Amino acid sequence: MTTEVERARRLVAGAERIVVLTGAGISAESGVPTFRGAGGLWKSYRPEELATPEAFARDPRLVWEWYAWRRGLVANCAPNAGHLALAHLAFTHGSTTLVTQNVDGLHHRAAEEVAGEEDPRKAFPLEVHGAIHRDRCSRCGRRSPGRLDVDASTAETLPRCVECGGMLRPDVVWFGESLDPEVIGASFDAARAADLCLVVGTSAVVHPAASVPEVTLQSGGAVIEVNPESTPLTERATLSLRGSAGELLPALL
Ligand code: BJW
Ligand code: ZN
Repeated sequence: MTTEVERARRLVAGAERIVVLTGAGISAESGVPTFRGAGGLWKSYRPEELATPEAFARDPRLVWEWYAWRRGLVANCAPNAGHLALAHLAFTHGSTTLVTQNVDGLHHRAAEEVAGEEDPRKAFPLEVHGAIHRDRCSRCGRRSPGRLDVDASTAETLPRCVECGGMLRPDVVWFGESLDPEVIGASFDAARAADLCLVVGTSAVVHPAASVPEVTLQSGGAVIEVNPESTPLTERATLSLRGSAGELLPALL
């Protein structure tokens, strides 16, 4: 075991309150593509083309085609050792808050897998960018479970709200849209109270989520980053561990 991992283990063991911020990288080893970098989801599309309300208004069929593909992909993926290690941490460490930018639901599935006799909700994350397996009506806001068999072949076959007939959309947060104030507020509260923030698999460029570790630092807490690449957070982190979440998190936790 490297010295850096040993130092990180000591920080985790000594922490009273832990907040964990995860990003797409934690699901990479489950087979879910990341957004940025080699093989990222944005490779053939710019984010503004697909993950904005303007893109949806312009071409809902294209946006739905992308989300239907991703919904099917995620449904066939399973939580990996990184998700399981974090769920285990949430059950065993007195005060741990998981915050995820991911919409893939894999932290929930890890919590259900690890829970045993415990209430799985103890290890459910705050999902600051929503959930891909849920729909929301773009007219009345009604939420409903998303279907796996969305027919995005034509604009006419796209899913509609059973209440008002409005166009359904994935219940996720696009660029330029506000995050749920309760969810992001609870995330910042946890970051402020934490003496340790563990940041896993995020490029740390999308705000306001990227500010979560900054809040812990400003409150005098420590930050451990787990990522095979350096990010804008690396220089400010107390410790930065280079490697994959699936390998490092079980060793760390
Ligand atoms: C591994 C690994 C392995 C690989 N193990 N690691 C302040 C400053 C500048 C701009 C702004 C600001 N505040 C707000 C903004 C605007 C904007 C923003 O942040 N823009 C920046 C990009 C410049 N933010 C917003 O618009 C947000 N809304 C908002 O602020 O509302 C108020 C407002 C309204 C109007 C105007 C202004 C303000 C909303 C952001 C919504 C983001 N939505 C998305 C899509 C969600 C739905 C979907 O999934 O389709 O969320 S974009 C996408 O990026 C997704 C992700 O959650 C998010 C973050 O990406 P993440 O998770 O970091 O993934 P990657 O791919 O970037 O990185 C993966 C990492 O993993 C890499 O580092 C790898 O090295 C690593 N890795 N394998 C561990 N095995
Ligand atoms: Zn509706």
